[in-house]
Amino acid sequence: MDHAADAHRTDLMTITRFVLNEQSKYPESRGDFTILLSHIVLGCKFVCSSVNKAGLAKLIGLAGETNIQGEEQKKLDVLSNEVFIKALVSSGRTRILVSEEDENAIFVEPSKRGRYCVVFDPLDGSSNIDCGVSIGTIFGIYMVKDDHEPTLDDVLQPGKQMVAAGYCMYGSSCTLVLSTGNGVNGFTLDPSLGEFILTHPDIKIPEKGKIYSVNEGNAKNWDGPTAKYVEKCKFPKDGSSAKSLRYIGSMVADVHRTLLYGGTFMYPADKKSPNGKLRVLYEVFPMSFLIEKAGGQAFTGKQRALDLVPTKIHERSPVFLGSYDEIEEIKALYAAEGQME
Ligand code: AFP
Repeated sequence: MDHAADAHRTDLMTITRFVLNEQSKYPESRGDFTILLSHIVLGCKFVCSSVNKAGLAKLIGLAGETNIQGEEQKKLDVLSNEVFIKALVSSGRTRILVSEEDENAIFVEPSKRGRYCVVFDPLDGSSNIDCGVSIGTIFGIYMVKDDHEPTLDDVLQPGKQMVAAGYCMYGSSCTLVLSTGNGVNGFTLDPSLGEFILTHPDIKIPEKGKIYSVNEGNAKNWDGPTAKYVEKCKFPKDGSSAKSLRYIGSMVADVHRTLLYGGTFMYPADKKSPNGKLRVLYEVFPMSFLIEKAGGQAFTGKQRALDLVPTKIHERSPVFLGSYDEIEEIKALYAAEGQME
């Protein structure tokens, strides 16, 4: 995109206009998705504004503390969760919600029900809040096809059944990355307009990458293929340059960089955590969906990540995602150990 020319653009593609354009390609569409998305966007704007004010407003305090007016303070992740749940329920378009913050799924009351199930992590990377590092919201959307009484099976579906996924990163700018199944597009919040504007159209992840991203503190417990891949990144034997390590510890920020610059992001299994750390429904699936739609791959160490069928809403899985060729290498290392399904 030509950023100099952008400074003078008057024809702005807002996220709502973009989704309405997409919707017009499907004559049978009733506009429900556009309404749902506008409620998610509202949640993102609210959280963005709260994150920006966090230091000033002392929102960072522990949940349960009281502020100067004697009101109970809410931690940012608790506040974000409430905001998203209220926005999603009031959209009238949701049926089941699964949030990282809530042990149980929320079944929306019949009078407010719609056709969509939303799985989300309202504020991922919250251990980074206090030091001002980028954090984000991650979401995935499933559609329920008929009007049956909702059950957990409506959300315990493989990630490839999602109809849309995205994340919003609260960083030096507020960026919302979305795929409705057809490519991946990035929108940046213009604070003066209060609108997300298309700034990263049709994102494609580079086929190869010069960066690997993993918590190397866990290296002593890694399995063979992970250890071999990282060794190769650091000491390549084919004459290529060593890769750079970048790890923020905030999945949204690490995946955003991987999407734009290429490379790999990994949260592998290890001896202490055989299923890794990241949650299937609202971390692994939405990010894998976006990476695949941008031309990359996502793999669990055994299979394509989006083929997993979760059996519990807070299930975890190892994940390797990123540039197509890099993930091919990781798959070959697992295949060589006979670990692929
Ligand atoms: P927090 O929300 O507890 O900060 O966890 C963030 C996260 O789920 C994900 O965003 C990171 O990629 C990952 O954990 C980092 O985990 P490690 O600290 O174990 O590397």
